[in-house]
Amino acid sequence: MHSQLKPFNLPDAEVYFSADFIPAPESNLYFDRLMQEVNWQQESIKMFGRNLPMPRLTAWYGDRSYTYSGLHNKPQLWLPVLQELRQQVEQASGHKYNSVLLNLYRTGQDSMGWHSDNEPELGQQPSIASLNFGGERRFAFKHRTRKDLKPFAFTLTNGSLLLMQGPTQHHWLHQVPKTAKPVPPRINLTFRCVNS
Ligand SMILES: O=C(O)CCC(=O)C(=O)O
Repeated sequence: MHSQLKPFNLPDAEVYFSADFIPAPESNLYFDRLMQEVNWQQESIKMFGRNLPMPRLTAWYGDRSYTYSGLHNKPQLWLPVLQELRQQVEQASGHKYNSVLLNLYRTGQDSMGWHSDNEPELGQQPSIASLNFGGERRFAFKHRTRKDLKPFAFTLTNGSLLLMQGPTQHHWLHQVPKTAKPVPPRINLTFRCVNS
């Protein structure tokens, strides 16, 4: 485990965070490269019987296809920029990842609702490494069953790395809520290991 990664004191979870894993100006260069080189897609989700545009752009790269939110993602070949980032994240976490989901939050109105990364192909105790570039956004955790535990929120900064592993996905949901504040665009990458 990388010494920059500090544990969060969350029960039923194993969460580590580094606020400046990739410091500026390098993080800003990565943001620009990802904006330009990633094949960003506007996907839709079915809600209440209607197809609605997802409130963010997405892209999926990796060795395996993957289904989430009812979307079947065909893999695209790793870009050099994604390989570089994967290597840094693998070194820090001590885990291997064969896929990455990218999210582009264009404005404060883009968001991701409460969910956990608990698809069966990720295995029982997945290691999810979440890397952030660009504008700062709040990130919140909510325990699935323990009402005595308050939701826990913090800010994901430019160049930060959040590592969620162990029982975290089993017990906790997470989200990136909308914000009324004007915020710069933000790119998030979640590295995962998808089993066939
Ligand atoms: O943008 C984020 O920080 C959250 C991403 C996320 O929750 C996911 O990809 O499952």
